[in-house]
Order: sequence, then C-alpha cells, then structure tokens
Amino acid sequence: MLKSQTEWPEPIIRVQSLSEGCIDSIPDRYIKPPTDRPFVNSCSSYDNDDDINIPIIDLGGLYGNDSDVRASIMNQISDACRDWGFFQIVNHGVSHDLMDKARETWREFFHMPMEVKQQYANSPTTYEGYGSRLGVEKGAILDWSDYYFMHYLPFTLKDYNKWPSSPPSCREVFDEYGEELVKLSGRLMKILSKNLGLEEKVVENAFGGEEVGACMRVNFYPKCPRPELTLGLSSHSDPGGMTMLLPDDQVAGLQVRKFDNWITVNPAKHAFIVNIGDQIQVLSNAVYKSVEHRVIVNSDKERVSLAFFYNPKSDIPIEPLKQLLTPETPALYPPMTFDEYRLFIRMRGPRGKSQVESMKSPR
Ligand SMILES: O=C(O)CCC(=O)C(=O)O
Repeated sequence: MLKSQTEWPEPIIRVQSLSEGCIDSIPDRYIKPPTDRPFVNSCSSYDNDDDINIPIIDLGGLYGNDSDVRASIMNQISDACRDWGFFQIVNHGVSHDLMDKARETWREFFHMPMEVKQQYANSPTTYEGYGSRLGVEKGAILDWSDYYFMHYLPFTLKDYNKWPSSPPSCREVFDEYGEELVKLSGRLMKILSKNLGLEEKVVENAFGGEEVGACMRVNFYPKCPRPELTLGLSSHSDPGGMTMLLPDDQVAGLQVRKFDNWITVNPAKHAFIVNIGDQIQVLSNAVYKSVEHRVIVNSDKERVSLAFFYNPKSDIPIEPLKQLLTPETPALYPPMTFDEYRLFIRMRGPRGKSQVESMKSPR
C-alpha cells in the first residue's frame, strides 16, 4: 500500500534558476535515458505546418436549434474520445480575455523574484504550491519544469492562503477562471455520458455529483540549452477524470502518443485541449481511453501552460459503470478511490500508462 510522504527526498532545485545559470549543458539529473529522449527540431513556434493534429471541434452549435448540427458535434466528440482521447474545443463559451489574462498572470508569477515564489514552496503531502518535481523517489531523473499546484473544488480544500497573493490579480483571476472551467467541464461530462448511451447525469453522479474535485497545475518550462536530452514533462496519462489544458499561445511543446509516434499538438487560437483521464477510462470500462502525452522543451523560449483537472470526489470508489457491463464486456478494473489512485503518480512521478494498465483485472 502506497503512503504519502511528507518531505522531498532531496533539496529542491528550481529549474528556472538552473536555466538561468546553464549555458550549454544540463545537470545529469535531467538527462533522460536514450529511449525516452525526444526528437527536437529547431522550430519551437506554431508556424510549422505538420499536417497531423488532434481533432478540433467547434462547440458553437451545441445548444442551438439545429438538431443536425448538434448531432454532428456530439458525433465528433464521440469519435475524438474513442480514436484519440484528446481533442481541442473552440467556441466553448469561456471568454478569450479571461483565458489570456489567466495565462499572462501566471507567466508574471513565474517571473517574480525567487524569494516571493519560495514562500509557497510545496511538499509532497498535498502538492499545493510552488513545486519542481513530481514523485518522491530518491535519485529519480527529473523533468525540466517548475509548477504551481492549487485546489479549486471541493470548497473545503480551496484555501486562498495557498494561492499566490502576487501578482495582485492572481486570486481573483483564478477564481473566475476556475468557475468557468468547472461549468465547461460539467457540460462536457454530460456529453460524454450521453455519448456512452447513458442519461446525461450518470457520469457526473459517479464522480460524486455536487462534490466533484477540481484542481490546477500551472506548468512553467524554462529555456533549456540541451532540449534533445530531456523532457519538460515525462510521458504520462492524467490520473483524474478529464483535463482542460490552456497551452502557451506562442510556443509548441505538448506531444500526444498515437501508436508509436509522438504528435506535436498545434493548438487552435483560444482553444482548450481536452483529454480523457484514467478515471474516465475506468468508469467507461475502457470505451474511452486516457492517452499518454509528454512535453518537450526548447532552447530559445520558455513556455507556460495551465492544466485544469476535473476529478471524482476523492474518497468514493470509482469502478466501471454497471450499465456498460455485459457478459462479453465484464468489468476490467476493480473499484478504487481517487485518493488511493493518485498516490502512484505522487510517489513515483509520471510513468506513461503503467498505473491504469497494471490495474486491469486478470481475465
Ligand atoms: O504543458 C502541457 O502542454 C501539458 C501539461 C500536462 O500534460 C499536465 O500538466 O499534466
């Protein structure tokens, strides 16, 4: 049984400080084994014209009067969940101004003096605050990123003292941003439920209804002099329910696994990138699958992204929905609470899809 640890196993080094001091090499702790190293071309901006991208879905007509349009959007989401586990949404109803403000406020935070950020240094107990590693394994190879982690739901976990007080607008902006993203996530959960052939509230209710969880990790990827040797974030699937990612508007970096290839996502303007997490894979009995993704870094530009995680209530068992089980499709996973489930990534750091794969019941 995994148990959470209260201290980091080694002194924390901020990657941002390393980046400012590194001219042409990086410490060994950040050098990945050759099989995990990315192929990095010189182009870090979005002006490359890779013709493969994750699907882009316009939600504009979802609540309009045209039933053909509504059906087509539902089908596009269904296909994207089944074929990709990743898609982008535009015309999602969240103000573009708020999206820009949220990203730029956080960029400003990461450019505050180190002593300001250090006041929020996190510990592995809850991960809330300013962090520089996932996982507590002594001697682990680390990722080239710093982050800020905070809770939004349930309200009992929302603690303004753990949110930065500067820049001054930070708390206000995240309050509004969180509220909008919870609404948007709720709408998508209904769509997922209907697309699975269920009543629209079934998936949300299995997540705890009014008591769902939501938290955010803001990722900061400093410039890296040897991007071909490391990763900003190692390959992982998200342990929670569904993630709504606001990527950097200038700098590419997110890669999604498709079979044996890594596809660099090219975000549409003011889109959110949505991905299925392990808890939806479990609930849907693997009709929908979480997908491995990772982040590459580059030598000439830093990158900021905001990952908003919509999760089940943390202490209720999550298991395949009974309505989806048949003699031909028995439950693939045993019940487990999200509190127990997320200890894996919190202890071991990002490890591809190894956790959800290892949970599969023997057949
Ligand atoms: O920075 C990104 O584009 C992806 C971040 C991510 O995968 C995460 O925070 O889990």
